[in-house]
Amino acid sequence: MRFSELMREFDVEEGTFSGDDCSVRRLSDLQGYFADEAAYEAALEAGDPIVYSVSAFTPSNDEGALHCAIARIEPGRIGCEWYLTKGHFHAWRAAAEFYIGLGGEGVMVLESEHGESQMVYLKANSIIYVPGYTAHRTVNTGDVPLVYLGVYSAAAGHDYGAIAQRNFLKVVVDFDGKNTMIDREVFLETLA
Ligand code: S6P
Ligand code: ZN
Repeated sequence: MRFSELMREFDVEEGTFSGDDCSVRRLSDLQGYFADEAAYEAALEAGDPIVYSVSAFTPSNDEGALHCAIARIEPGRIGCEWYLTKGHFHAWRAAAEFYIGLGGEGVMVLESEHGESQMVYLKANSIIYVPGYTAHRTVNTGDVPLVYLGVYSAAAGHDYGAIAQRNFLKVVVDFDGKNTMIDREVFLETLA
């Protein structure tokens, strides 16, 4: 590979790789992902802000290759629930991933195919190992952008279908200034 293909600079503030058009996810792209539907509709009435953006460095798709993404989640909430990514399983279920925190603070929600959930803290100078067979979502629980890198197999692929259908079983919400991961069903009861 040529030198120019081996190296990329990234901007920690912007959360982008140089020379890459990032993919932007606006609030309107996240229909059905937030638990509080009334709060979601009200927020959408007021505007359609960027919730997060992702920029990728994909130097090769050869066997054994790696890809890297840099993502930036804006600070914000829909009701009590913090701004979040859609979340996905890898299409190649066994593919693991490293997440490396660069700025801001947040959490990852990790959920196995059997519905076991964990909340893991993600902040600058921390690294999280996302095992294979694990759906992963990132949540910005701070008041500045959460920026991180994800490093994964080029063969991993993204399967958004399962999450789009049933969503994560847990939500991360701000209850009286405290970040809590609770059952989606329990949270929905508090809204009823
Ligand atoms: C890719 C990796 C991340 C996400 C990013 C956005 O495998 O996990 O780069 O793409 O966090 O999340 P999502 O769920 O919209 O792809
Ligand atoms: Zn992933």
